[in-house]
Amino acid sequence: MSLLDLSTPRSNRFVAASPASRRHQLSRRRMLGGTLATAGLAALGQGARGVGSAPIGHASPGPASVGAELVEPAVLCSAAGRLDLTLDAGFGPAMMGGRAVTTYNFNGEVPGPTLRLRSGETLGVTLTNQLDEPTNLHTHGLHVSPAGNSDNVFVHLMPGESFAYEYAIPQDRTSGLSIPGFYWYHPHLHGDSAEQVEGGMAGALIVEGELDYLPAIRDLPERLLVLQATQFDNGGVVKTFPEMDEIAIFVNGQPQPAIAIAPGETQRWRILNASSFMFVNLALYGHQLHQIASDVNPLREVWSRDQILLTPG
Ligand SMILES: [Cu+2]
Repeated sequence: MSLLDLSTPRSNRFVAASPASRRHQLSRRRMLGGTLATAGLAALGQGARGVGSAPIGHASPGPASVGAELVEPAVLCSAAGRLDLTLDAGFGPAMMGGRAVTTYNFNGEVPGPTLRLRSGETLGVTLTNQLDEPTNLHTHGLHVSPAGNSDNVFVHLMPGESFAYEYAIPQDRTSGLSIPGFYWYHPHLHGDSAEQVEGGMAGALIVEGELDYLPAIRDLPERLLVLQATQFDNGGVVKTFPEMDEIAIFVNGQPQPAIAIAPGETQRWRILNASSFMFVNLALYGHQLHQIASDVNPLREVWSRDQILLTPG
């Protein structure tokens, strides 16, 4: 098999692999991934399992999980047309790739839970600000109202405050827009969002749609890769944005996780660049990547290429 090469200015690599729990049961073979902030891809495995060797800074969280099997964030699925959850925005102890760190987080996890619903459903998020600074929530790319308690980035939650966001996700046919797709959520408070996002406050948001139900796609093993870039001091405390001097890349909070893929297998990968400054050039040594979506939008045809540039979200 192969390595997924995350070429940043410092050229890091990691190896990826793992089973995922999801609404759909995964059976077959293949792999897909995406770009820009998000990409959907398919990758063809040829066996073997690579091991990453990356110049991850010594100041990153310990390499306890380097090369470990990829673990995906918890998945919260809608039921009866709604998905309701609470997100606690905090700065403090958090689990990141199985290791305790001190950083910005949602519900004590980095990245936050994956939210999974369908067009026409409603997402309700009660955000509580346990930070000592203001924050808020943005659903990146969702075609929803930007006003009131929907995707209103002018809402500012002061420390200790809670706010009930509600996002009515339109049916794609009525809007004419490409609603189903791969989105994400993160704080979007002018002046503070970079630090909070780089510190770990981000999560994936999947709106299922036609593409996901195509026979050639729906049965593929699906993996979610949330790429984040940040830096920790020797005590595992995140460095704030201006102090970072040697960033490390994490996939679902893990440094260089491994993703198993059998010879000839195809998997679908949803890849999110949940960073505000990191450009990632994705490549799988000895393989082409087959891109089927880009920044939410399904492509008209499959783009097969050696590498895919994923720009900061
Ligand atoms: Cu955004």
